[in-house]
Amino acid sequence: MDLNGFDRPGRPAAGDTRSVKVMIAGGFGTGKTTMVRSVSDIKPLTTEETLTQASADVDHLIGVADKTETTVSLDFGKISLNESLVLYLFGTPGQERFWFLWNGLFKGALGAVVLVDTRRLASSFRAIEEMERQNVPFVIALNVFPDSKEHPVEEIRDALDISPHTPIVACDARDRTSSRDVLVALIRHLKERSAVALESR
Ligand SMILES: Nc1nc2c(ncn2[C@@H]2O[C@H](COP(=O)(O)OP(=O)(O)OP(=O)(O)O)[C@@H](O)[C@H]2O)c(=O)[nH]1
Ligand SMILES: [Mg+2]
Repeated sequence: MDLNGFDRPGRPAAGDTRSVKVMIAGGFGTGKTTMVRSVSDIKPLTTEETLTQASADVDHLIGVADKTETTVSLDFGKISLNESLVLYLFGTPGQERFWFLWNGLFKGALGAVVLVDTRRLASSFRAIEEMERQNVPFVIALNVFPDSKEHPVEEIRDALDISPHTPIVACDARDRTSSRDVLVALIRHLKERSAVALESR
């Protein structure tokens, strides 16, 4: 698959490497840090702190009871999708009390992955709203947990209230190939949007 040239017409010159900033967003405990860790070519930078009993009333652990750490600032990783396309990955914090950081974090982002845990759909509503508000194109990645029920994609689309053009893909955030496939789906989506925008000029 040709992943080059999605943000301008024509192919890049030989040796021309393009760097793209991509956000990994989603609700609390949906697997953002796990995805950045699994897919990054470099040792990722993470800013996790231990969830303590003191924060139990604030950090809603329903459905993620085994969770011991949470991102307080950001996750950072990097992946070369091919010789000419490098993605810089910025994982957002999932908890509302750290969301004041989001504005700055999104600057210059070309697209985003919004991770969704189908057992707790509502936890990702705010992340989707934020993508729409900041006009960042995104794909939805359903991170499948062992006790996740299978739902028809259109049911999920309705429940999340997202456009028919927004891709929804299933993944296992712990698996590098699966996480990479999500990023490929995002790049493909960005290319399609850019082709449509060029046609309508
Ligand atoms: N079974 C299963 N567990 C997962 C998967 N992805 C993440 N986990 C586990 O789910 C928990 C939450 O993952 P994190 O990657 O910390 O989630 P996060 O979205 O970064 O969380 P915050 O930064 O606190 O919002 C961890 O204990 C992971 O090991 C998955 O695909 N399957
Ligand atoms: Mg995290």
